[in-house]
Amino acid sequence: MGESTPYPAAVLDTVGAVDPDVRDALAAERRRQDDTVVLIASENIASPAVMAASGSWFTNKYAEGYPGKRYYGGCQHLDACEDLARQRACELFGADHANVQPHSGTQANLEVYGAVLKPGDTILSMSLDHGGHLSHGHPVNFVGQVFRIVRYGVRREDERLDIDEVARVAHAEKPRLIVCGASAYSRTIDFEAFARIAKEVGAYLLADIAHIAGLVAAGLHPSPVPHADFVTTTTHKTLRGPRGGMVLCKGEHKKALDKSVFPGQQGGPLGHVVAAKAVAFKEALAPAFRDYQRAVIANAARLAERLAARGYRVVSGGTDNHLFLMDLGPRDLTGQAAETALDAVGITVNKNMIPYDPRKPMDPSGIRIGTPTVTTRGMGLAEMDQIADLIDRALTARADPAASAAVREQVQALCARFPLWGGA
Ligand code: DSN
Repeated sequence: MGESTPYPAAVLDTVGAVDPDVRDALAAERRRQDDTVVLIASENIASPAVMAASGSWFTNKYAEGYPGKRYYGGCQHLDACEDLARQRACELFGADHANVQPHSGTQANLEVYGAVLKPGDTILSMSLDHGGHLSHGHPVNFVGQVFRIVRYGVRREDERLDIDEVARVAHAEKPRLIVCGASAYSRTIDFEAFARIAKEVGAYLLADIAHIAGLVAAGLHPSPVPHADFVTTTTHKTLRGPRGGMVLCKGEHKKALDKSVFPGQQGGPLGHVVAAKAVAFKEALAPAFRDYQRAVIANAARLAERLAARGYRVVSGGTDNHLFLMDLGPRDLTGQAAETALDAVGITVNKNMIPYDPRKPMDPSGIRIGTPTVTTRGMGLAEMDQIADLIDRALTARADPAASAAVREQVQALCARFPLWGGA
C-alpha cells in the first residue's frame, strides 16, 4: 500500500487544533478499523494517496460542466484531473466513454435511467432479496415509484441466476431496460447472455458492477463493457478508490449520459473526489492491483470452504468472487444474532437476506461475508483459516462471555499483525 506517511497523524492534529470532538471521533474510527476484522463485502481501505486527494483543495471549487466547457472560471486544474480520471477509467475497462462525476452508485444508476428512460417505462432487474439493489427498482425506492419494475431471480435448487427466467420475463414484459449486476451474489455473471436477451427484446442493457469492478478491471471476472450499453460502478468497493460512482458507456450514448448527469441530475461535481478517482484508477492500472484482486478471490473461496467444512451452509455452495452469503438457519441462528455475536468479538459483517428467505429484511436468515478489506491489509489463506475458526468459535460461544473474550483477544492479536496502511 505504498510507503509510510505522516498523513493520518497530520489529519488528526489539524482537525484536533480546531475541533477536538471530531478529532476524537476520527481517531476512534481509525482505531475501530485497525482493531476489527472487517468482512463487509462492499468496504475496503483506500490508500493514503486516495485519501489525501479526496481531502484536497478541490473541495473549494465549483465546476459545473465538463473539462473545457465549465460554467465557472478557474477550472483548469480540475479539468486536468477529470481528464485523467476519464482517460484512466476508459483504459482500465476498455470503455468508449466514462463519466466520473456521479456521487454514488445509486446516483450513477439514476443517471443512466435519466439518459434513456421516460417515467412509466419498464425495467427488468434482479430481485433485491435475491441479491439485487434498491436502485434497480423496489417499491420503497424512488426508482420503483417512477418506473414499472419486473423481476428475475435465482433458482431455488442451486441459488444461481436463472438466465432462462430472465429471457422468459423479458419476452413477456418487453422492458425498455434490463439491469444485471448484484450486491449479494457470489457467482460469475454471464453478461453476454444478458446482452443477447436485451437485443432480442430491443432493450438497453445496464450492467451494475459496483461490487465486482475491481475484479473486472483486473480481468478476473468477464467484463460487461463489450456487451452492455451502460456500465455503472461505485469506486470504493473492490476498486478501492474514494467513495463515489462512475458510468461507462458506448460512444453512441455519451451525449445523453453526460446530459443526464449534468445538468440532468447533479450540480457541481465533487472535484476532490474526482481527483481521488484519478489516483485510484492509476493504482488499479498497476500490476500489483491484479495480484491483489487474485488474492481477494482466493481468500473468499478459502473462507467459504473452511466455514462449510465446519458445517455452515454457504449459499450456492461457494463463491467465484469476493463475497458469499452464509445461511444461519440450519444452526438455529438468525443473521442479526450472528452479526451481533461477531461484532462483540471484533468481526464486522452485515446481516443479509438469502434467496427465498422465510425471514424479514431487518432480521434475515443470513450474513454476507467479503474479503476486500482483510486482503488489502495483507491477510492471506492462513489468516482465512484462522478467521473461519474465530467466526465459528464466536458463534458457538455467543452466550459465554469468557469464551467470547478469548476470541476477541485473538481477533485483536490478528489485527495487530496487519495494521492499516502497514502502520502508517
Ligand atoms: N451498500 C452497498 C452494499 O453494501 O452492497 C450497496 O449499495
